[in-house]
Amino acid sequence: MKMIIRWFPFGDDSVTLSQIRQIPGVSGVATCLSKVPVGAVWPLDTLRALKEEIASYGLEMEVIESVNIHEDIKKGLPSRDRYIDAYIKTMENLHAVGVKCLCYNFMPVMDWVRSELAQPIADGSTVMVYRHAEVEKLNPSSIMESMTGEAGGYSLPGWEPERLKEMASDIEYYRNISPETYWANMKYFLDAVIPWAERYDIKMAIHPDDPPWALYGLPKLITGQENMATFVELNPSVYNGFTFCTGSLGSTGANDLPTMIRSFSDRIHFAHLRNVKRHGERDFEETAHLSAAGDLDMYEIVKALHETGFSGYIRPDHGRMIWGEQARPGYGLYDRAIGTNYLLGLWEALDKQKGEA
Ligand code: DNO
Repeated sequence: MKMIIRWFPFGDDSVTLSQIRQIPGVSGVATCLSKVPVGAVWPLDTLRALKEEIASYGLEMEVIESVNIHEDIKKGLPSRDRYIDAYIKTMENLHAVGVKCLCYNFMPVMDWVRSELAQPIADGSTVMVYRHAEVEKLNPSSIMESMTGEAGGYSLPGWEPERLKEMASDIEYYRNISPETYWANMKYFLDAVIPWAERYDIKMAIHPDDPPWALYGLPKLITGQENMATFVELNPSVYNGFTFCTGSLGSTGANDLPTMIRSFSDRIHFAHLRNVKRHGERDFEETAHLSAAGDLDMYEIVKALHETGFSGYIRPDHGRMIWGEQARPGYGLYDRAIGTNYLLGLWEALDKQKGEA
């Protein structure tokens, strides 16, 4: 298992590599070229320079989060082949700089959604909150304005401006796509890229839909045990795997996360570990990582990964904004650093119980 932290390059992050290297037990970063438009090939020279910069701080760049998928691929348009070719070319370039795991999502139009990015809680910190009725009440373009407007000048990952331009018409398009067609479009993509993932030894790790239920009538695919089993069957290669995000999958009490980890263990390549507190069926807030802070039993989650011999990457996820930090929503330094060492502590205890350390 390798513990990593998400980091945005080229001055687009308040957190620095020199800070990250001081967090005990962190071996690298999950990063991305967020300025490259979706659908374009990621340039090799930029990737090389980025890898060198990261390495100069003693850190590894083995995980990319994310190479976003062009909407034409998700829609299944004839132009998808061109974008799939570009995706494969990007994978070739990632392989050339030693990338081993690629996190991506297949969510239509928008990535993760929250109704508030900085809600104050009792301890004086702020957290991200999702209230379903509020989000459904806003039309998609006002959710876009509120998500990006509250982001403190940062472009949110998954909410890139070029993706947002077409949002309204895209939403209309997807409303008329059947789930069967959407699954077929995903399979088409997987069947094209997975042989290259095998060749380049890059584990593909799809991120679940966040939140894990339908919103604005858009199709949702990766939300729980059953559809994850369908996904696994789409392409039998172990390179066709998951980013197991406990916050996304754990936003609904319907998912038994340790059981899911055990059933998909050979396909989990990357784990995003965070806690959530659920308020009713469709509302939740993000919390500190500790089990006692939310509804997820982080010990049981880490234990399931440990027992199944997990050898991929773990990163702490979101967490609170604490100690007055001003950072990208969900990606402050302090609470993630605390989360990292809590998770590493659980891992060390499990190692020792097993007589491995
Ligand atoms: C949210 C993240 C997601 C994730 C993408 C992967 O904080 O976990 O934005 O990176 O869905 O493509």
